[in-house]
Amino acid sequence: KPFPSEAAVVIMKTAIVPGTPGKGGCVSMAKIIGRPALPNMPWQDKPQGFDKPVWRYDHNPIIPRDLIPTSNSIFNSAVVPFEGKYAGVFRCDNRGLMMDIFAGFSDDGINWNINHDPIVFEPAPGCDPCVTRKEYRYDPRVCFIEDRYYITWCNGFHGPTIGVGYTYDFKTFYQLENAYLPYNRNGVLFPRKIGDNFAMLSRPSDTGHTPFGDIFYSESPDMTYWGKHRYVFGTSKTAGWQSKKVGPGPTPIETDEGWLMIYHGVLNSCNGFVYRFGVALLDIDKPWIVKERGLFYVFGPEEDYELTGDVPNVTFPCATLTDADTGRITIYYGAADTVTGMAFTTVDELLSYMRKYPHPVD
Ligand code: BMA
Repeated sequence: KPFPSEAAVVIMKTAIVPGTPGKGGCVSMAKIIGRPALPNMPWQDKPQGFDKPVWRYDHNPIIPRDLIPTSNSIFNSAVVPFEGKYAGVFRCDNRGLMMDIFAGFSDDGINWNINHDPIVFEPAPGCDPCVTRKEYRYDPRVCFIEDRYYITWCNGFHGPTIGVGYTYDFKTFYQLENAYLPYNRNGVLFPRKIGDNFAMLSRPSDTGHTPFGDIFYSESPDMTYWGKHRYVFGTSKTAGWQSKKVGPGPTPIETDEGWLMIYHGVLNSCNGFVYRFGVALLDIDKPWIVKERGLFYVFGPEEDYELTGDVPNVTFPCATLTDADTGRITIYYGAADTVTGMAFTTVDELLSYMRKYPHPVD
């Protein structure tokens, strides 16, 4: 009989699942809420003996810099499940280094067809046509709320601010008012209303390559007027990787323990900024309250395509796919401002690593 037997393999796999010891000493998994099971999403198991909480797809990068004829680089992009397959909004900087966002489609979440022309927005019903005035657009996020896919991005409007639009089909796109006055660079919606309002995390900034950055929370009754601004958390005094600025990454993941938030953190090294990412857990009803935060990053530039490119040493997450049944999370991230990579983790991997190496919360 071959060894290990199938039964033994199952037992070994079960035994190495990390997690919080629950009642009776068994492993309990925080449950993903509000997102469907996605058993066929891109996934690879953690390599044997690998001791970090997030591991790379072994055929990274999944999107090369020149996937479309005019592109210099394709990175910091967002994907969602769509009609049994996948759709996304991609940041493609063209060979003039003009930053814009493009729709793309995939059967498997790995091989992508990206439109060769950027998204054209129509003003949303009731919106003045001036909302669609275009300077530049970058770092999109996509978030399904209620009946449509909302898109937020860094939008040039006499300085960077947060553009907001939506689509039902990734063919026709509608643009709403900018969420804020300049300057702001990362707008990340929550996937459902908090109380009666839409909610967004953002990172206010300045005109340049912002030497600061904290994470704030805002609410809106109608996706037009944003207020009730709250401070979530700022840079770390102790952990260098998140000491220069911090900003929201993908759409927060609702779990039965709180909003699992993947965020980017920046070190100002003597050789420039280094972008890594880590995790925090926010209160479900008052997401500006930080319940827990990680001291260590969970992922950072290590491979050649992350260390070398148009901007070296950048890993910048903008989206996740999740499988609620297994707790699996597939992360899409921009690498070195040049290409797009995919990485894998689970809710339990992230929570247990954060709890093993906790950062103090106020
Ligand atoms: C930030 C944004 C990101 C970029 C990062 C590193 O300020 O512009 O789009 O990935 O810098 O260059």
